[in-house]
Amino acid sequence: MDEAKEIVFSGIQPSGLLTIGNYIGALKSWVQLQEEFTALYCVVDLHALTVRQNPAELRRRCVETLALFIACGLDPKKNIMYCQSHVPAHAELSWLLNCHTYMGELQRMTQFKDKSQKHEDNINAGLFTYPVLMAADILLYGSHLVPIGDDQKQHLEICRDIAIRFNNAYGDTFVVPDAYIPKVGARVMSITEPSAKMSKSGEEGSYIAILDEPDAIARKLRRAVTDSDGEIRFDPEQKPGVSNLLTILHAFSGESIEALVQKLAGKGYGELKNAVAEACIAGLAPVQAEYKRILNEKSFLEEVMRDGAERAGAIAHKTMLKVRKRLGLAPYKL
Ligand code: ATP
Ligand code: LTN
Repeated sequence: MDEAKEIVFSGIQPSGLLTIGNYIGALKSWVQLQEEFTALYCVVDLHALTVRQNPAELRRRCVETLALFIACGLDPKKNIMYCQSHVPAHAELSWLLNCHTYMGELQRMTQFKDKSQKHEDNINAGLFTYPVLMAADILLYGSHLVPIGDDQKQHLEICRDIAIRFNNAYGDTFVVPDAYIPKVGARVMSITEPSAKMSKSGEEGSYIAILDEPDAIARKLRRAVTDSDGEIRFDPEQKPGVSNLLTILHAFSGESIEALVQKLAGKGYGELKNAVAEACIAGLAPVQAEYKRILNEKSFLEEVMRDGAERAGAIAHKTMLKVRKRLGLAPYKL
């Protein structure tokens, strides 16, 4: 690890097919940041367990998610990429931080409220302490910067609060991290319900998966919910559907929103949807091709995962020694 560089950490749950929301809101930043920082990118399978998963599917998705990271442009020579459950220190630190987190803080988390509503039959303790495990992920590595979408802002705030509280109680131990949130695209909305966030565990048709076939992308976008005034204008409050389409078009074409609005002035929503579909299909094609190639390289993927866990584990181990000492846990050797 290059000691001079600051550390970036982020994670994505293997809870379904990654969407263009994950891509625009998170993965694109990850790719940019790998150039300047020492980055750790994690498939957070322990987080995914807060919702009931099919074991065989979860196992498969962990490897597929890692393959998709690489296909999106993450370079295993530049980053540490691994699976969260392969480094037990995440769960261990999570317990220690649980003992420094208040019920009241966790009760305020909007994701907990949303997910409790969605999974009324399974409001488990893990769902409640989800942000503490996320704090452990980040703090284990002395991370300075955490690239995330807008929905994770609140979780980063609580991570900072926990770090500051711990440092004040036991002396400087953790780096207090900052969020890195993209200016445009931090909250890609659902195609069918533009007032809600696009999510990989949403209904089929509400999201575009990074690996969707061109036909499926065009079909989903044709059905995108817009509004009835017929004007192409960027106004997320009044026109969430149209503004969301413009955001997606911007992310895949690289053209500014203003330029796009000018270019599309006077045109119908049908044309806007076609333009978005075209840009999306073209932007995802190289990622999809690379994914298909890499997925066949099983031993390469296994090696990336193993090597990533080993390197991450070594850093985590050092942090754990420090934390255990600070807390007064008995050392192995007296
Ligand atoms: P789930 O539906 O299982 O809760 P998700 O699709 O919301 O999952 P996560 O794995 O929780 O995705 O998120 C991974 C990263 O992608 C996070 O940084 C998150 O902020 C970002 N992200 C997720 N959805 C969007 C979105 N619609 N727009 C922008 N960023 C997003
Ligand atoms: N909770 C995040 C995923 C996540 C994460 C992290 C992101 C778990 N651990 C650490 C950044 C840093 C989500 O997107 N739902």
